Amino acid sequence: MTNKTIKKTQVCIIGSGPAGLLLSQLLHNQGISSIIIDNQSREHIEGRIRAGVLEWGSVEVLEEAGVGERMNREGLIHDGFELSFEGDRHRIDLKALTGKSILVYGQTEITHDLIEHRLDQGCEIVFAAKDVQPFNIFSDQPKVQFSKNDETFEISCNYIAGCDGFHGISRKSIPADQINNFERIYPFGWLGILVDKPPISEELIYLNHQRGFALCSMRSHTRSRYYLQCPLSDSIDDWSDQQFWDELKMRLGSDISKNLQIGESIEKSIAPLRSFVVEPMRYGNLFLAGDAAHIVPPTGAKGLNLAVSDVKVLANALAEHYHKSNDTYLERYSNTCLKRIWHSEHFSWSMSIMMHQLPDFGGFEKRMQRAEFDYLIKSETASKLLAEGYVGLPIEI
Ligand code: FAS
Ligand code: PHB
Repeated sequence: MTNKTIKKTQVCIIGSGPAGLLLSQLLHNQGISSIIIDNQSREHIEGRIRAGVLEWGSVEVLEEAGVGERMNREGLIHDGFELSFEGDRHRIDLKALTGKSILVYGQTEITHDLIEHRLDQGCEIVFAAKDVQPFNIFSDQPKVQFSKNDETFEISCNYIAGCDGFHGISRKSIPADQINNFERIYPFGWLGILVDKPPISEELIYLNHQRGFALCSMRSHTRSRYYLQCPLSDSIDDWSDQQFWDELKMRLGSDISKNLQIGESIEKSIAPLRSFVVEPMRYGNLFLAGDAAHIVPPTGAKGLNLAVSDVKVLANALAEHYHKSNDTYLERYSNTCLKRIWHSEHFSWSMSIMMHQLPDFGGFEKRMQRAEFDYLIKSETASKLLAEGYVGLPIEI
């Protein structure tokens, strides 16, 4: 019988990504204890390049959590972004259409700020844990077991928060007959490159070209992020930096690409595109949040923002439980989040369909894409609808 070290906490959080870390911070601010377990090292977690756009609602939650100082100092406020369709350009004036802006600040930086803040406040984050396994999720004393340095640990808690992403153990621990999956896999991926060169434009540019989608984004005034739609069968070995820049220039056209500054990539990766939602998001005393419960194609810049809104709702519900013995918010957690999630799924799906080259699209479908784009130019109402989707709905708790 191997020795087991028992630990106790109120909420055991599986996953030290933005969802898990922010949940732990919001709970801490409410005097609720948590332990975070991740199966990757701190370096690996802080080295991942993912999202870059924050809805203003997410900015406010991060400020409220007490991790907004560097974000507000280094983040870039954008009042709009551009759509380009076969060379025709149209700016979506977010500020004028919705009164709201977005903030460009890398997920990598948010994760770094949150880990630093959590550790400074004495939170226990177990990195590089092995064989993480939740169990007894339907009992009032769920547990999470894991091993580290050949020692076995068991965390006993009141609730487990599954914030371990799409490939995590939490959702997999739920009996298949109690799960409803909704999924759409897109027949292409995004090849992303990060380069220490000034961005091509002040604001983001989303572009549909007959050779495929492209996105011009940034992390700062000196670091840029570019994406190209690519076949799912591609690997990054198929793409030298030079091939990437040549293809990007072709899709951008001479008018936009004249400002392009190229250089050696500091990161290059391919991400598959998927829409995915699991219902419900609660099983006994296991609550799923973030990518563990839903995935959106990145075209709508919603992934990280949905993770933030989920944990905002969950932290509030747990505080109502612990401070007022009021479980109505915990009972409503799944439905409250799913309303917002399905709106973001629809927005991300429609942006993806309008702005990508879909292999099974014939002449009629391509005319539909064009008509949707032309209507955006003609109709302020249509632009307002897209702008509202992009800045995000208010977070209902
Ligand atoms: P995360 O995946 O960020 O974190 C989950 C954590 O759980 C990880 O640290 C992982 O190591 C840990 N974990 C996994 N399995 C575990 C286990 N068995 N035991 C313990 N820990 C475990 N969104 C955009 O808006 N724009 C983008 O450009 C963009 N690019 C993306 C690129 C990629 C490759 C991916 C995967 C996502 C991208 N997203 C993007 C979406 C992204 O931002 C996610 O929505 C966001 O990371 C979700 O945060 P979390 O739910 O915390 O999940
Ligand atoms: C990014 O900067 O990584 C980014 C921005 C907007 C998106 C997707 C990714 O829609």
